[in-house]
Amino acid sequence: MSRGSFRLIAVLLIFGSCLTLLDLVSEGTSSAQQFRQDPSSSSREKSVSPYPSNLVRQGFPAGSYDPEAPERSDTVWEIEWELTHPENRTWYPPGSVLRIKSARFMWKDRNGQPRWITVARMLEIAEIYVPYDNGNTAFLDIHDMPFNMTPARKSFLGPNCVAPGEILSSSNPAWSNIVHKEIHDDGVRWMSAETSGRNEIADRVRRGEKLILWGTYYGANYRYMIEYSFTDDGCITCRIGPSGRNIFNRQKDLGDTHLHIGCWRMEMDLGDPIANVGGPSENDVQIVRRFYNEQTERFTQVVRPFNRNGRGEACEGSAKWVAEEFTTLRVSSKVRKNAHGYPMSYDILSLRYGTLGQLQPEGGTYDADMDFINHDFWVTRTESGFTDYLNVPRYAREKRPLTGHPTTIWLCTPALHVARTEDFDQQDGTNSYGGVAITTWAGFTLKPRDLFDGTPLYTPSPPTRVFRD
Ligand SMILES: [Cu+2]
Repeated sequence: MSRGSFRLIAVLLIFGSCLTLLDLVSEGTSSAQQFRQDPSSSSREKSVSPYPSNLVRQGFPAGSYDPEAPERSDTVWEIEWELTHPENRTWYPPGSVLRIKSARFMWKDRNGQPRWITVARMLEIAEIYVPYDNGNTAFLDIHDMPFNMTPARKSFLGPNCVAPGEILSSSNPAWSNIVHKEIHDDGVRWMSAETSGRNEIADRVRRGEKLILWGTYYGANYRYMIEYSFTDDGCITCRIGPSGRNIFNRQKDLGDTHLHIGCWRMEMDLGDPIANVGGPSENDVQIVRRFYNEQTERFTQVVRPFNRNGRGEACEGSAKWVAEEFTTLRVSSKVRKNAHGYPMSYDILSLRYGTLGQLQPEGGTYDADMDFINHDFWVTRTESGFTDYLNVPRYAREKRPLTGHPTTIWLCTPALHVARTEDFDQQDGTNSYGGVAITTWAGFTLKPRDLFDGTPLYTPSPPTRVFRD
């Protein structure tokens, strides 16, 4: 955000209220606020979007994927995406962002039979909070801004890798040409650590692959890449990537140091969409901690109901990420198990450089309860209207038990940006409009646990190979 864009927004806000009323009268469309308060979330059957679905289906390996027979692939992702504003044209806040409306994954069980799981019913970048160290500048770049997703461009696509990239069209014209789809190699997925009978290294490797859906959120002087990646082994990684021009020229007192905090909202499902078993009301939400047990003098990992009450139930509330404890949130199906009797689960893993805890109200945060951002994880029941990340402490206030209810998980992922010469112009090294800030990424991964019956995408070595140490 820049001062100039503030004026622009003020004008848009005044204009916007008139135009939106006209819109409503002439077209009878629902407002962005109504749209957002009626999340895709509340029922699996009912689609609230006035537009048909926007599906991307991709099997792996991508090179041999046959769209006519997706279940012949080793694994498949079926993703439905949407924008949070029906027109992607906001005249007043909140901004319109790219989110995942549902993410379904297919894998093969140990008998080679396809199994399906709806991993999440909703994954959304719910807020991008940007506080500056000067103590008076802070922006809620989604809640407070009428920003939109910018047009996609072919020149923004990465190289044709395991499959060519493309720009997605939508049955809703306002959502066409916004989302980039890329399919890329994802490095070595596994290396088999094999040695022959003559002690020769005989490793095999499988290269990983991933599907990426991404678009760009306008942020005045900044741009935010919003990126959702789906890997061939069932992981989802959600990231924001801020880039663009710093709002301030380089400051000697470091008051221009700031955070770009991605604040995410997600609704896990874990149901079987084919057999209709399990689902959002049939999961446990747990917190996983690793610590040194002084009594046994050993490390222990404990898995407990999230914010549990006296009756041992998981409840609404918050948790901090503790570096030494490798804090992880886990969502486990109460009813779906793999072949070995383990509950099918997904772990929520932060990819972080640091954690927050001492942010003070400033500028655009008004009188917010700063716990919203100073606590890393929040869990609430899924409720219509619970959409503003800023208000999550209020949503969680009653600490209601979660058992038997669909839940929403809230998680913040901060990136710290300390201005450096690389952000500025070549001449005097301080002019922000003479340079650009290189992209910094911040996000988290959803990782399967006990979903597969064994190592995904791996066939054991032929019996002639002898394993030697
Ligand atoms: Cu920055």
